[in-house]
Amino acid sequence: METLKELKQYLSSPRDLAIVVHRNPDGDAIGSALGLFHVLRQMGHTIRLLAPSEYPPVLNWMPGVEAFIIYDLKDQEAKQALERSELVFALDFNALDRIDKMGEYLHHAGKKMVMIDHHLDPEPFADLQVSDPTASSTCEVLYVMLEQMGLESYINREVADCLYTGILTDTGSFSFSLSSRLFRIAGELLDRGVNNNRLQDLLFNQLPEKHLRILGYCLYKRLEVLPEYHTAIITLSKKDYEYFKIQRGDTEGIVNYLLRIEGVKLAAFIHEQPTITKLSLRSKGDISVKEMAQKYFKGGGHKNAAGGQSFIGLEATVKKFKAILPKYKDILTGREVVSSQEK
Ligand SMILES: [Mn+2]
Repeated sequence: METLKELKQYLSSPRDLAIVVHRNPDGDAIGSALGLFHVLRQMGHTIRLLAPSEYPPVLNWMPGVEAFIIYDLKDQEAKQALERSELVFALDFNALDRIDKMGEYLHHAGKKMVMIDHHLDPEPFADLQVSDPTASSTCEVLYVMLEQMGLESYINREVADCLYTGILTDTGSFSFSLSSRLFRIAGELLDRGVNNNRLQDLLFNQLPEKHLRILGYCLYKRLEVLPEYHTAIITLSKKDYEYFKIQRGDTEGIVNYLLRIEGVKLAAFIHEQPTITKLSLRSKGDISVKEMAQKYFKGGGHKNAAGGQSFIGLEATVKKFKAILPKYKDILTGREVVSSQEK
């Protein structure tokens, strides 16, 4: 199966299908998976939804989300679900290692696979690869794919809610990765019944009080601005984690506040876990935090949003981060970068 036409032909009789999303699935992964799920279900297929790890509770309202089998919680059930499926849709990831053990299984099982994704440099693991790195989200890619297959009549209000969710979360509520095509699609989703205010409220105005208190503490007590490098840093220690009883997700998004400071182009949120120290990096414009994360902190990501880690403790990690800044001084201060002699 190499074309959408062949996929459409294949889907013209009832099939046993699986949809798999990446570890720590976000609104785009869950939204695109559920959007596709509701389309395929209307067509009469049997579909199993799988994720390596749990989805965030803020997505609990999404129609059908309770059907997800979480590999971390029910590995046997997940394996059986994959075994029973004739074809597997891989949504919102570009490499099999993003789905851990399920990736190993699929690699060896030789199942038919269809990738629907928007990440750069997709690995060729799927029989049919529907990948568009210029798209804002997998939900956008899926919408275009459904149109191309002539399946847009299945995009009811439920499907539209799911796709709009992925677009909202992957564009920061229409702040970045925008295009006229995306606005056209968003408009059509509104025409199919999406209530923008309702979804924005469900997704972004449901924070636990604790999140805002931690954010307040970070901004008031833990923020350091380095004006000469246009850089801002927030650090959190193991003690802070204990004091606030911080759990995964509680500090999500804090790093983004740093880029709202006048003049700041590089942001680092550096936090100490029991065994490792993690860095979340964000940047504006041409400053590549992906490169920084890869080169110095065993990490990776995107040009303007990346993550890394170190095993030398919080203080030493902060020191190391600050020591790297002079290497980026030209680009951080906006002076033209003169190509260096040493290579
Ligand atoms: Mn995505």
